[in-house]
This record gives sequence, structure tokens and C-alpha cells, in this order.
Amino acid sequence: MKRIAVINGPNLNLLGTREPDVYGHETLKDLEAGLAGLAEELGVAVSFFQSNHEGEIIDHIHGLRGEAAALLINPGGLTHTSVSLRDALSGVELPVYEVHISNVHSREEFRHRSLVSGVAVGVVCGLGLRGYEYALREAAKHVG
Ligand code: CA2
Repeated sequence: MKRIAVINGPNLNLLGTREPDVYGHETLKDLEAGLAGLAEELGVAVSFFQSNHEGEIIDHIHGLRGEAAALLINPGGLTHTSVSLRDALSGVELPVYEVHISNVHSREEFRHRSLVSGVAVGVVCGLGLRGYEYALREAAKHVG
């Protein structure tokens, strides 16, 4: 069965505990449980990883080579700053789906630029946690 890796970057472990007006009421565990159910329906395997450390995320991405068929990533604040994350994503040669819970374009100017989008198949933003579901459906179609 093809595997799709879901990666959440810095501070996304706080989902559901703060800033509910921006990030909603669901926790990271709720999100992962929902995606696991959807993956089952779609007939793909899914793995989850969250870290607040850039290097750990990059190491995880390196480890996906040969293990995963596609990856979904919400890189958190690293979206706007990390050349190293972008390089890891382009180096792993997997289809990348970038997800943001909030509409980054209606927020502060520094969130308008993503270093990741240029190496992504597609980007979903502003649709809350549903954005992960849409991206998972697309990724499953792509790898199926
Ligand atoms: O909208 C998104 O998903 C973001 O990737 C979230 C990042 C932010 O830096 C990006 O510009 C957009 C921040 C993640 C922080 O997550 C929290 C969740 C709950 C409470 C506090 C922070």
C-alpha cells in the first residue's frame, strides 16, 4: 500500500489549545485521527510527524526517500524563512502538498511569501483543517 507522510512544523503541537479564532478548536491528535480514517477510506497508508525543530524535520524528510509516495506538509513559520527546508523537500523527489490552516495572504505581509510553494505540486490555505483532507485526497489520487 502506498504511504503518504503528513508533517507538521513548529508550534502546530499547540493546535486546539490557543488562538482558536485563527487555528480552530481541534487538536493535532484530532487532526491526525481524522486523516487516519480518511486514509483508510482512500486505501492509502499514512504516517504522522510533528516537530518544533527544523533539523529534525529535515532529517525526517530525508528518511522518507523510498518509504513514502507523497508528502503533505504544514511547515508553520518555517514556510517563510527556511531555504534548508525547501532544499530538503526538493531533494527528496516526492510530490509535496503544502497546507496552511489560515489564509496566509490575508495576514501579515511576512506570511505572504512561501519558500516551499515553488517545490510543491499544490498549496491549500485558509480552509482550516479541511485543507489537510483536500490535500490528502489529491495526494492519494496522484499516487494511486
Ligand atoms: O496557517 C498555517 O497553517 C500556518 O502555517 C501556521 C503557522 C504560521 O507561522 C504560518 O504563517 C501559517 C503557525 C503555526 C502556529 O500554530 C499554532 C496553533 C495553535 C496555537 C498557536 C499556534
